[in-house]
Amino acid sequence: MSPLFPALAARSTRPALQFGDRTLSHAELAAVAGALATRIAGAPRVAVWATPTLGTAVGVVAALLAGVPVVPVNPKTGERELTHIVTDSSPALVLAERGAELPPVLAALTRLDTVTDIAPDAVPLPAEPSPQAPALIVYTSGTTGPPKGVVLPRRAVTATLDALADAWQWTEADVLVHGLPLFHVHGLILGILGPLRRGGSVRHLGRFSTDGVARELSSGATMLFGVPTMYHRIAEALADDSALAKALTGARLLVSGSAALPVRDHERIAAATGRRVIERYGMTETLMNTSVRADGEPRAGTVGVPLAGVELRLVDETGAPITAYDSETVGEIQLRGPNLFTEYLNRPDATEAAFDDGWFRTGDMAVRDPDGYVRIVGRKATDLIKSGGYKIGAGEIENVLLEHPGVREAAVTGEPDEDLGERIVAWIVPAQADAPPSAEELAAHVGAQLASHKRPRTVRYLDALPRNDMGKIMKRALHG
Ligand code: MCA
Ligand code: AMP
Repeated sequence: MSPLFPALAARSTRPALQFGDRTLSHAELAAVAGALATRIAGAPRVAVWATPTLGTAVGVVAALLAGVPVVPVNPKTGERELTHIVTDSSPALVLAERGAELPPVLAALTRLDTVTDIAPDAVPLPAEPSPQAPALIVYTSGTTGPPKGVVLPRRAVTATLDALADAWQWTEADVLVHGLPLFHVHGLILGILGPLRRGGSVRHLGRFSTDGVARELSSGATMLFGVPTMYHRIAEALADDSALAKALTGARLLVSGSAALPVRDHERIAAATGRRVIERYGMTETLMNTSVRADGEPRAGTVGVPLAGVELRLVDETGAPITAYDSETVGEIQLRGPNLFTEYLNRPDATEAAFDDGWFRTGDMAVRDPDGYVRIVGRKATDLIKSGGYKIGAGEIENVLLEHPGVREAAVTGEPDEDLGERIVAWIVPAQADAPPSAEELAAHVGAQLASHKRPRTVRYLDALPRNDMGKIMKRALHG
């Protein structure tokens, strides 16, 4: 079986990971992660406390080497969501950086520190597990209910990373820079495992900043990955930052994904740098599906063409495939391919409902240009919000808001936001009209239970929510 990380197996001395002033070559990573892998081998699953640190990358690689499925955990997740994730995925161990303080639900598990000092005696790496074996379980929000664990097999990871290498001419010579979180597909699988699989390297910023991007791209980094909010902040900064403009001009590839990059930001970046950002389209359940190719025509407002091995179809509301490539006929994107997940953990009902005759229903609505470029035009579910590139289910936030004693009724919507794409808005009918809970209090209440990015940014107070004759809340009637 060919290894997931050939450069680790070959003990390449080229740089692999850089977080601040801490770096590891592929050979050093093989030594530290290999040593940790022997300690976790045989565990059914491990949780990784996914701070944006070198230890997180080492922990995830160790688990993958050991063939133990990894559950990356957002360190800013509130109590209820964390309890759900831990109960649902029942990890045997938790890996965390030395000194990191864990909340009680994780502190109750056996803990191993993700030591990053190089082991004196490099151990042989374990045998490569089967391509069908689960590699990661990544939690993702639905419209209602708690997040579902998406089980991603090793073959999905290799298929997606190799298809991206083909589309982007991504090689061991590339040095990636990004500041994405390490508990989602974008930052972890593409942004850390991608460079490791290629035998190249990644420099992680710890936290995204335009200064960090400029610094790394002007000192050897070749590629940038980011969500549209990051490119928006770059577009805003470019007007007064000639060093940033120069750094971007010198990059080999600027890639945006996780949500749509507005054409205006595309154009502002192109005008200031002469470079075109390319977009790729992915989903936790499917990893990457389409991309503008490095050797293709960059076209703002499109997510490019299907990646190698990915079958993509559009279906109309009757479920019939659309054959038109006319930039007009809208259908739901459905997918097949080796990049897909195997199941939602412990949710056979949800897994079954997600497929239509073997095709995965994405819920994303799109048209196709005559030459096959895909344009995403919307989403089927109004109760899914994309804010800062995070997918957020309205129902989960509503349930938490309704538990606040000062709230009688609650509805959550996404409103357009220049920076975040969409911003979470809570519509509240207070229990006592003369003493409504403050916006700060409600945001803190949500943040204590759910991930911090699920906090409402705006709260609007109403006397009653608009409802139809059946009593269902009419969210479309809610706008600011
Ligand atoms: C946020 N803050 C708040 C509130 N909301 N404070 C009070 N009330 C609120 N309602 C806080 C934040 O927690 C943060 O605090 C501070 O305000 C602002 O921090 P900033 O750095 O500006 O961050 P942000 O505005 O919260 O976030 C922007 C971001 C972030 C950095 C772009 O959204 C981000 O990292 N997005 C990446 C998402 C991602 O990786 N998605 C991939 C999944 P503090 O400093 O204390 O935190 S999608 C995927 O994987 C698929 C497969 C795909 O296609 O890629
Ligand atoms: P998640 O479930 O968090 O992995 O988010 C997946 C969703 O993000 C997709 O179903 C799309 O709605 C959206 N998405 C990802 N990449 C893009 C993109 N380049 N353009 C528009 N939407 C995107």
